[in-house]
Amino acid sequence: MENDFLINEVKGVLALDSRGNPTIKAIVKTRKGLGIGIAPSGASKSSKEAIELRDGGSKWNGLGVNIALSKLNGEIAQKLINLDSRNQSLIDSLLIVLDGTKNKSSLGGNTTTAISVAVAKAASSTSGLELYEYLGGPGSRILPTPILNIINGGVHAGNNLAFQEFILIPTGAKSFVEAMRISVEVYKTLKNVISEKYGKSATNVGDEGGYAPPLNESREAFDLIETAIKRSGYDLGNDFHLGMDAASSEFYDINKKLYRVDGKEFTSDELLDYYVSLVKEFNIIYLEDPFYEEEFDSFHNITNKIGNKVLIVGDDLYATNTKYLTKGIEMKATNGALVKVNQVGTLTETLDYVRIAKENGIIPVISHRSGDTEDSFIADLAVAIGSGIIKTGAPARSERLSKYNRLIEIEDQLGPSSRYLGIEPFIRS
Ligand code: 2PG
Ligand code: MG
Repeated sequence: MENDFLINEVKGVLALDSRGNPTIKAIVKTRKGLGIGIAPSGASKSSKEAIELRDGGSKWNGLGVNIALSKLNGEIAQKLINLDSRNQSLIDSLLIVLDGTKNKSSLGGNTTTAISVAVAKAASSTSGLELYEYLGGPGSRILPTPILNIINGGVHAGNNLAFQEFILIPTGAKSFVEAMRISVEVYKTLKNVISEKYGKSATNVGDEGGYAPPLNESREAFDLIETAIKRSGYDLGNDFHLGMDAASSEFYDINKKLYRVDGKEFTSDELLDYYVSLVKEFNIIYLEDPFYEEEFDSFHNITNKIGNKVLIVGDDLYATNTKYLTKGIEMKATNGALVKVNQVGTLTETLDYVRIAKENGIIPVISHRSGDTEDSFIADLAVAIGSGIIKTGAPARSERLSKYNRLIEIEDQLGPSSRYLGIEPFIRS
């Protein structure tokens, strides 16, 4: 009997991400199925991430992907034809071997990410199962709590905010769709609040769809969000909590060993105290990358101090790599770990990372990239691993909404069996 899951076509095509930069779309076909994976791309990247293969030169400002596409359409396609698309770990191992480097720099992490995701989708489509069911099994019914970056700073915006993301968390909602409704209400009100205070031109948005007003201090950003929550008729600390991604490697002065934030210079200890005061003042329950990506000790100190109340999440610290996560576990550095498939470059390595995190009581948080696309893969991935939290930007721009819209659809499919955990994933016992 013919095996419907055998891969019979692999093709790479150019696509553009939400910043207009070239990226890779991988198309994988079986006899009865089709999978398309598009690689996203970060701006505040960790030095530990898989390397994107780019052409250099002047076309596309050096960011072309012709070399990557020719590898995908050549050696990768040849290797994958006639393999069973369900054999994700074998296929991902073949990619790793074919690449032969430690950081995917030969094939490119952009190439391997697109193909790895496309293979999973092709197998799922052949099976007739929904992607989250195919990846996570029939018990996959937890809708993640969205954490929405509604004020953008850092390298994602043209303002002076050092911290990258000011995050709204609809902890009090009863369902995913309700979480989106109340978040959108606050997001819309926030536009008015900003406009009244800073004028209409301050309501333009940054890379992740959050507003990017000309602020200089973090407190101003949190104040604006708090005002918007109240004015929308909601209660901070009950309906909503707040969070932030400091992305602090971007404002760390490695020579001086100081962080430049909000017009001052901070040592690690001083910055820790600053975080603690912000956490208290603004009901913050999520804090990502508070310190430079090599400062495991400082991560440990803050987790030790406020980890019972706040999810301390490693992003650039771990780069979705089990090697760094294992170090973090040994050092008790964090209680949360960001998950971005393209940081490591294959789905299998990502799932290993998630498993190790979970086994050690670390909450995996599924995340988009600041340069993203219409590919909604991470929505299904979040439900499949029951991660409980997804970070995928403001409720604006279709590269963000493709994920939210897919989650609304999944909740609808699951009907009464779906579960929305709200604040639960953030609470430490
Ligand atoms: C982050 C991400 C996504 P980037 O730091 O968490 O929000 O940003 O994709 O630019 O690395
Ligand atoms: Mg981050």
